[in-house]
Amino acid sequence: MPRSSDSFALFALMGLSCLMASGCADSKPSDSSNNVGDRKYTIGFVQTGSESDWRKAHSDSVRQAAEDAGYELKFADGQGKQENQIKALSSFVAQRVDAIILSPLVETGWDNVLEKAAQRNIPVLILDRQVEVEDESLFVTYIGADTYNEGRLAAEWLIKNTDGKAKVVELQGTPGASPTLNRYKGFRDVIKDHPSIEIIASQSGDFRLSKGKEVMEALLKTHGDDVEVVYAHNDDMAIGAIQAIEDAGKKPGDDIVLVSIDGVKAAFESMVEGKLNCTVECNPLQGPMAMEAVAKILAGEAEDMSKRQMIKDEVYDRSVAKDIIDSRKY
Ligand code: GYE
Repeated sequence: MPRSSDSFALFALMGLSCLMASGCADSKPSDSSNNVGDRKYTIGFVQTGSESDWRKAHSDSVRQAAEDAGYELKFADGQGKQENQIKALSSFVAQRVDAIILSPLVETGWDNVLEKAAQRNIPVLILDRQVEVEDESLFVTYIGADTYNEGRLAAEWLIKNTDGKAKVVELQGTPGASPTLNRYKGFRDVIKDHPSIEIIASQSGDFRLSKGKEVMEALLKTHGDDVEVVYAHNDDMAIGAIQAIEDAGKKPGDDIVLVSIDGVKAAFESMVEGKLNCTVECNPLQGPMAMEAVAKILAGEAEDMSKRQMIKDEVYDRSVAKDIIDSRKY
């Protein structure tokens, strides 16, 4: 497997040889606005869709940061389908954009299309969710949250707040997505030493409020009073579950404890109302970091860029929600 530094060196070399060759279409010495003369750099951004509040904040952050950096951003909405994302990526390659940012819906199945980008020497930055590819030199860097750690943090909070004893139903995110796989595993790696924390059911709610509600309704019908805790892979599904719990005549936050991930405004509102017990933050404001990395890549300065750049998360529960809700930016 080629080392990551090889690809950085390759991009740097390409930049250099283009600068030296007169009339090279790709010659772009950077100026303070990150562009060359009156030509703007064009960045293709392939987004997963708009499944959650987190995702909306993420899209806005990328759009704003691209505008601030003076780039032209072409935005492709995958609408929750990998095939749409692959088509969009291929089309950005055909258009010869200067760089591509990909937030991949699922972890696998990217090798071929990333190969196409590499053949045209178009650098790819993976943002938010991870990819699993045979050849890691197919992308320059990954920037996003440590979603495995988020799963661990949710479990640690739960153990502390239930004295290590609870029957849990899990609402998983989109099947095959890296945060789903990581939040599933991180949670289990912590509870495995606590045999009285028992996962009695686990189903996908696709990171969507409506699906979270629907799945929760079914789980309450099957498991009734056995359900003591909901662990939701994102806030939107937890909020859907809260509605289902209320419809079933129970008190969310008291009769059933809910812990979720993201830390969006609506989760803080639910905590202030006492209906959600805890949210583990996952910061969606990734645009500025992404554009900073893109600028370095385009300037041929990415040789020592780390392959994985993880954003740190905090845990918030009902006890602090009121004090900090006004300071939340998303
Ligand atoms: O938690 C969820 C979203 O990929 C980390 O995707 C992200 C997740 C986030 O739709 O709300």
